[in-house]
Amino acid sequence: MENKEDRELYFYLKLTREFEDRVSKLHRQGKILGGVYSGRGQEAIVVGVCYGLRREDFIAPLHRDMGAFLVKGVDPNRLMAQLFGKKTGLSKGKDSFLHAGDLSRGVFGATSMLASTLPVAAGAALKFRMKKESHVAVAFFGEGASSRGDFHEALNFAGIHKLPVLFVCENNFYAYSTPQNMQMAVEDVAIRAEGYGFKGAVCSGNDLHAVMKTAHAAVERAREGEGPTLIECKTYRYHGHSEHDQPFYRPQNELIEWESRDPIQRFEIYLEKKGYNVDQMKADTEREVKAITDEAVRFAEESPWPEGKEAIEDLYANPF
Ligand SMILES: Cc1ncc(C[n+]2csc(CCOP(=O)(O)OP(=O)(O)O)c2C)c(N)n1
Repeated sequence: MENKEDRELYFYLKLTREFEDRVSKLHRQGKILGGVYSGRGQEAIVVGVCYGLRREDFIAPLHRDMGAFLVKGVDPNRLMAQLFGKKTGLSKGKDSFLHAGDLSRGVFGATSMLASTLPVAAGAALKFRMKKESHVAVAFFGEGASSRGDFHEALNFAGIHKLPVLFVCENNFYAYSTPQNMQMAVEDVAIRAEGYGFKGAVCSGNDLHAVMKTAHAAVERAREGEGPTLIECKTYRYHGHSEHDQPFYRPQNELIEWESRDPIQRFEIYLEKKGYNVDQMKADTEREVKAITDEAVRFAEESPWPEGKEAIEDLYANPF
């Protein structure tokens, strides 16, 4: 009999990949509003960090973190409708995936400005501290975003006040076409934490258990009042920066090497070693995640477009 956690983790890894792959296909069919930033290859990070978080814990996902929404319990139908720009989407048809959040599930929207959500996450952590709530805030970002001022300001503030916040860097070595060594003179983003008075940790972002171990220890420390952690997960995106980007700037061999360390296949090896019937598990899970994704696409396709006047709804706390 499979243990519940193993089954759920596998389900979320597979759901994230199925959902994102479908979105990439729908993008090619011209059905998705705006850009699509696939996180294919990076699934273990969002699943590993978000699995086990409470509903009240806040997360600020990155533009390629659809899986974070799904693990945090956001309705896949509303998420897909968001990508279609439909009225039933999270922002009621005002935008695509970027800038969408779901506060009822503790999900801040991403923004187009890289690293701008890090001070916001630190702010949420400050609120938790002031209200004596034992929740944590998590901000995801790329190594490219760590070269921006917002990153440093957020870490500095969080370090001074020992805030319950996790800064999770998904280091996929390229910020669009810029390789890491062209934008920073250090190998590990994680060492930057030391300058702000707290710990950094590096782990393999393709190893779900390594991510979980590192993230869960940091969450525990944050809940105990021991302050922030900067976690760097080394990984690789299989697709270009976005679906309209052909990544000619990176060596083909590099991609092949990373694909051979695929996070889902790696987890399947773990399941096999535990003695599960992986073929059966794979078939059942694939059927399940396909059904959820099919239903989300049907819901999005059949949902209405917003009316023009709805564009200014929910924009102001006190509508004029
Ligand atoms: C402040 C800012 N500068 C530039 C951009 C344009 N831009 C969008 S994504 C991106 C690359 C981001 O790289 P990284 O932070 O490493 O995340 P990744 O996309 O690799 O996951 C750039 C340069 C932006 N959105 N915001």
